[in-house]
Amino acid sequence: MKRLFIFLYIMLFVMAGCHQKDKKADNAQTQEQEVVKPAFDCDSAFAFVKAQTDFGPRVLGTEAHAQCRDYLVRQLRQYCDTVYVQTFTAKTYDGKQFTAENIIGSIKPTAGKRIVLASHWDSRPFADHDPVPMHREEAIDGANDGASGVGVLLEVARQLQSQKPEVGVDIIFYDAEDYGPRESDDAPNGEWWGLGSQYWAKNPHVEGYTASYGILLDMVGSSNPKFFQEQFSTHYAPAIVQKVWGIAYSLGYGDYFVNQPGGVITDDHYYVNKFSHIPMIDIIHYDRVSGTGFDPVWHTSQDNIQHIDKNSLGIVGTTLLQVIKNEQ
Ligand code: AHN
Ligand code: ZN
Repeated sequence: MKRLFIFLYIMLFVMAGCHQKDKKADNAQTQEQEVVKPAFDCDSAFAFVKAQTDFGPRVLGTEAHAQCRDYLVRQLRQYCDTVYVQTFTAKTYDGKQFTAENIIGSIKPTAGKRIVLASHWDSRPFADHDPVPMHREEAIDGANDGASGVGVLLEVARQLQSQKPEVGVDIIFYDAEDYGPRESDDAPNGEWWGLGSQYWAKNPHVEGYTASYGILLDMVGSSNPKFFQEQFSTHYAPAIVQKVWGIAYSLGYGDYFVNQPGGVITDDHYYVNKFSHIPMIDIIHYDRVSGTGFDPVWHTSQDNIQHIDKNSLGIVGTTLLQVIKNEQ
């Protein structure tokens, strides 16, 4: 009996942690009991985000970047069957060259049917949208822009050890996504964003690799997120958008996965769709009033761990686990 109380107390604590900002938690409780959600620990996901930002900005060519790469490889080795590190040269718009690494963790590597889950792990070398001019040359923590998606995917990988998928799952952390030119830069013509996804789409980690579809996460850690349906996603992979938004709705996340078109965003999924022909969607917070289309802290020095809401990580991670569970 005493044990039962301790268990209930712990459960209450865990649930309070994950739903602290869920306005509907009280009146939706009876409804929620009918929907059995897959286990996703948003405190663990948050810790994975913080571990990345604790290294400092993961900018190409820096020590923090190298340390974070080793950390991500270590984590994936714990949770996945096979880990690949794909090294390439990133040629940036400013004429520089960096060694960059895509990091790939495969679960059930021999399964025929496969799903890709992806995010970028590098962070932007400058806070060019910072309201304070002094900060604009500083590199960003990229807690939301980069680390949030990686944190969710590490927790998904950790959970899949006990929630064994029927299908193969490949978790990909793309490097060199966010070294695109500033508006003030006079950049030569070219595709300067998503250098890691461009490389991977043209040079998959396994020869002849393909997957049924992919899901990219980018900026999934804002409070009260709004995941509108990004328009390259609906163009290239309409059925996947319908599937994922439908599952999110059935889990009670309809307020966050909004059934309306969002922006047109040149993110990693664009290059995967274009160069690999694997249909990939982007789950990305879209802000209709911020002016940039993104979170107000986007590409500013304020994109730090203090602006990460673990409840949002939970919404996205729980949805992904349910998407995987539904696949045969
Ligand atoms: C722009 O549309 C400029 N960037 C989208 C890709 C991106 C940058 N995602 C995160 N940072
Ligand atoms: Zn960015």
